[in-house]
Formats: sequence, C-alpha cells, structure tokens
Amino acid sequence: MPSALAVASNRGPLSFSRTPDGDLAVRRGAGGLVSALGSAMRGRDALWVAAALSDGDREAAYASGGAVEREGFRVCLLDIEQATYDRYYNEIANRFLWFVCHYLWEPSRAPSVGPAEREAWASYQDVNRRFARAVAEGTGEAAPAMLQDYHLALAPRMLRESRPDLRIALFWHIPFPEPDYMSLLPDAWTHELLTGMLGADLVGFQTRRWARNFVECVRELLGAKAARAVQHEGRQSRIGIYPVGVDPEHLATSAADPAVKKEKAILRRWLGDRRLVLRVDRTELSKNILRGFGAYELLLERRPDLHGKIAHLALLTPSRRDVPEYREYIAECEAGAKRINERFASVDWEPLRVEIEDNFPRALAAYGMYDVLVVNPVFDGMNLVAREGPTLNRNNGSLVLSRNAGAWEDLRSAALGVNPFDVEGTSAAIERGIDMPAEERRERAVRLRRLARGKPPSRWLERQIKDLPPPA
Ligand code: GDG
Repeated sequence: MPSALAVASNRGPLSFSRTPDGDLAVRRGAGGLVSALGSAMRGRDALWVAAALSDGDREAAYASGGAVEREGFRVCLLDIEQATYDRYYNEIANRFLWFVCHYLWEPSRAPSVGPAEREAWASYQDVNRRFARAVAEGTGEAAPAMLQDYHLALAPRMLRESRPDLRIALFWHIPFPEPDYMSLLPDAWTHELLTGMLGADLVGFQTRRWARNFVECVRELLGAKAARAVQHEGRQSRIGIYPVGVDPEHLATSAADPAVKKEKAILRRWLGDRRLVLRVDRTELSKNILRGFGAYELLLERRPDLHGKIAHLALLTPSRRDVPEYREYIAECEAGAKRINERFASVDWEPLRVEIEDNFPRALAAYGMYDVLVVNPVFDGMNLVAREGPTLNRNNGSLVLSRNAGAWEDLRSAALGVNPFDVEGTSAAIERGIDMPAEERRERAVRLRRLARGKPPSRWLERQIKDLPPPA
C-alpha cells in the first residue's frame, strides 16, 4: 500500500547480518543521521527507502519480498550494483560532496576532476534516480517525501518530474560551504546540484550559517533570486532552519540497558579514580581527531602534575574505510596516540586509549562518566555527541566545543568554545575543564543539560512537514 509519509536516506535505520547459526541479526545503523531520523521515525506509519549496504541487508530485502518490517520501521532496501554504489558513495558523495561541504581540500592539490570522476558522477546521477523512483513508487498521493542529505542532492528534482503531486523536502545534515569554496567543483556539477536541491519545496539546514551559505551559492552561482525562499525557473523553494537534537527519553532507556552497565564496569576498572577526557566520533577527517590528540599532548607536556591523574579515551566508530584519505588519516591518528603513550605512559598509567569499534553501549557508558568531553570538529552540521554527552553525563562534566559545529549555536553559553584549528587554544580549554571549580562545573553542567535536551527529533520532523506547502 502506498505510504502516507516517505523518507529516503543512503543509510537505513537497521543493518542486517547473518549469524553463525543462520539467523538474520539486526543492529542499529551507524552515524548521526540514523540517530536523529531513527528517533523521529520509530513507530510511524511511514516508508523508509535506503541502500542495502551489506549481504545481510540484501538477504533481508529478498527475504521480505519488498519492505522489511522490524523494530518499528518499514524499510525498502535498494540493491545497487557494487561498482555503481562505490562510485556514487565513495567517490562522489564522500570524496567530493563531503569534502566540499566541510572545507577538507587543500586547493593546491585537490580536487582534480578527470574522466574517472566524470564517470563516477554518472553513477551519482544513476543512484539518485533509483532513490527517486523507489520513493515515487511507494508514496501516496500528495504525501510528504522527506529526502535526506548530500547523497541525494539530485533526487528532489528527479522526483518532482515523475511525481509533481508530492510535497518534497530535502534536509541537509551537514554544513553548506560559501560560494568560492563551492566553486571548487566543476561548474556543471554545481549547477546540477543546486538545481537538483531546488526541486524540493523545502530545503532545510541545521543552522542559519549553513542556510545563509546556500542562499549565497544559489544567488551567485545560479543567478537565482533568494531571501527566505529561492525563486528559480518559475518555481519557489522555501529555506528553513531545523536544528536536530536528541531524544532524552530514548537515550535514557538505552543507557539503562545491562550492556551499558557492563561497559561502565570495564571502563571504571581501566580509569580507576582518574579524571576522564573523552571523545566519541566516527573515524572521520572532519571530526579533527588528530588536532584533539595534539591538544591533549600539549596539556601533558605543560602539566606534569596531571600525569597519572587524568586519562583520555577516544571511542571511534569505523567509517569510510574504502576511502584512501580516511585510511591514511586513521593511521596518523593511531601513530599520534602511540607517540603520546610512548612519551608519557608509566607502568600503571595509560594516558590515551583509542578504541576503533562499533560499540554504542560503551559510548553511552562513557557519556555518563566523563569530566571533559572534547568535540572539536573542523566543521560539523550539528554534532549529536555534543548533545548526547551532556544529556547523559552524571559527573558535571565540561564540554569543549568547536565554534564550527552547528551545536555551538545552541550550547555556546554553557560550553567552552574553541577555534578547532588552534591546538594550543583547544589544549587550554581542556585544561580549563579539568581545573574548573566544582561550583562553576555544576552550574554549567545544569545549563548544558537543559540546552542539550531541547529540540527532540520528532519535533524536528514535524516542523518540516508543517512547513511544506498544503496538498494542492
Ligand atoms: C551527521 C552530521 C549531524 C557513537 N558511537 C557509536 C555510535 N555513535 C553515535 C553517536 C551519535 C552518532 O553516532 C554520531 O553523530 P554526529 O552528529 O556526532 O555525527 P555524524 O555521524 O557526522 O552525523 C552531523 C548528524 O548527521 C545528524 O543530523 O549532527 O553534523 O555530520 O548519535 O551516539 N553509533 C553506533 N555505534 C557506535 O559505536 N551505531
């Protein structure tokens, strides 16, 4: 039956794998988009279109003969040929669009576009078409179709061409760059991306800053008329700001799971009575892990009195290991961590522990315990870790927060702000978090918790649906 609400995102809310005894095991999909949208969608009568990312996903899709219904979700998994998927996902989405939106290139060397990249662009178009088709086929008359993120920038326009009755929204979870940086992409791609996005009735961003950059891009690079809405080629797209937050009740329930208790005990044994400096990230260039380690190293250099009294835990979920830049970056992070431990460790003290694994219960356990949480991304659309940590922390912990994270807009009055490129400044902020008098810690933590809990994802989705034009 056609659905009264559809969402589409590259990654779905569930990931399937075959267990040794032949069952299909299901676990939560990784990353911030799934955290946010999963909370907003659970239990709704809606269709979620996503790509099948593993053999387990493909098996689940075939076994169900259409949409898989599990854990309160109805998911249609698209089986995309591996080489096409690689070019769409690893080449274009993750090496071009993610990089341009997070300012990750050094323009003296990258990007460089030749025939292989143009072929990859054709795959990006192709997969966007597949998503648009699946949404068109599964969605009821005049229903809201909520497309997600930079993987699907072309899909709004494609979907509008086949289903003009649908009310289409595109939400951009990540930053949007200024026009000069956007112009590092080939002109034809930029044009197609911007006009593709403008196929939506509503284009949503996390913060005013990213929305402003988009508006400047469409003005300068498309010559469109734009203010709070964009007029282009006889159509209008509304621009909206919808900061995404966390679901405190769901987080609290997840944190009460016995698996989290077990992880807490393991961490406590490792930490002893030391103060905990924590980071929780995907293994991701934009999260600025290396400069974060550098800042901690400077702190240990400056403050021998803290040796043996603090420890830094980096919980990193594996991400994008098929992209060479990521493999190199993670190797550098591991080498940096090794160097710090070689410089400072003693028989009974491990100054920095890096764990690269998908272990959400451990992250939830560590959130409860930290003294200082370091969130220092180069640029970040929102950053949910900056909200989850203060929501679950029981220790009046401080938050060191990049001023280039979308979360900064909401949390600035209670967090310790840093310029993410300034390693010394980041180090000083961690130190301030460690040294902060108990009363100030408590006062800031109370405020942080209140600010971090605002904006639950269900409201985030509702506001966008409400801002779509009414059915014609
Ligand atoms: C994108 C944008 C925006 C942590 N450990 C594990 C695990 N996590 C969860 C965290 C958190 C999520 O992953 C990471 O979310 P972020 O928001 O910090 O970052 P991105 O993945 O880059 O998310 C971001 C977001 O979309 C939502 O719009 O905020 O700016 O870049 O929820 O708790 N998840 C799993 N295993 C772990 O070990 N599965």
